[in-house]
Amino acid sequence: MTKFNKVIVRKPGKSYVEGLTTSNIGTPEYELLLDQHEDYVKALKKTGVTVEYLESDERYPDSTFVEDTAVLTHDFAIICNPGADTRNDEKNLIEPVIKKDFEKMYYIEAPGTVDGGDVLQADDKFYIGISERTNKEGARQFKNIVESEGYTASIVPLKEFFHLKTGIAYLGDNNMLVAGEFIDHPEFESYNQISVDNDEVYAANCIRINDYVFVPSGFNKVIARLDSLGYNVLPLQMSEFQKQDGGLSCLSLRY
Ligand code: CIR
Repeated sequence: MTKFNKVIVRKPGKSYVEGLTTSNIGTPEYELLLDQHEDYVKALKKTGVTVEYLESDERYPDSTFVEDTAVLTHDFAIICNPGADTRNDEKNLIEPVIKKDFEKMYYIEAPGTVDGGDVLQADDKFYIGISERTNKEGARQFKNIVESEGYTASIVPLKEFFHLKTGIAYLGDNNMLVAGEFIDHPEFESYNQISVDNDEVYAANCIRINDYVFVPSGFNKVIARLDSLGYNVLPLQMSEFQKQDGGLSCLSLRY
């Protein structure tokens, strides 16, 4: 499993409540949102990474979901071309931040679109979801880039999930947490699949960072399962992010 040294996050702005969402579980409460974001940053620090904390930008309500703007490895960065109009310029906000740390930069170009939430890395393999945000051309460009860097890549058209990583997480050691349409999906059959029940589907978006696995709190079956597999589980309150369709992976760029 990749060792992460650094993580980029962005503080949510007050305009967060005006961001995109398909959920109808209420309007986010800003103070609680900030508390949850702070706890997330504290948890990151516990894993031993250095956190680059970016200030909020009120022009972009969804910009706390930095994951969608780029995909980073230790050797190169890919600046995405986010598929939602209101979010597309977020790539220009993040680009100079990333450029400081990377010599080798790649860019997804229009008409290709890719949201980082549609990209899953499992060791030397990348999976790229085709979704409402990531189109075939974007996925093709992404695949070519990572293959030129010695990785393999598969394109996975989504049926129901919002982003690829809404329903799947790689935990290292060949263990793949899978929900919904990804359970018994042929693309993931070579992994040890840990299935998530439909009533806990939100918890399929976990992240492994070094010795810890972050899991949204309250999803007790997933928490107990990961615990029994020997993972160091770190539950985090995510209610205010869930209201805007965001999960644990969306809140950071890890490398
Ligand atoms: C959006 O619709 O773009 C945001 N409200 C949520 C983005 C979540 N990002 C992710 O799953 N990687």
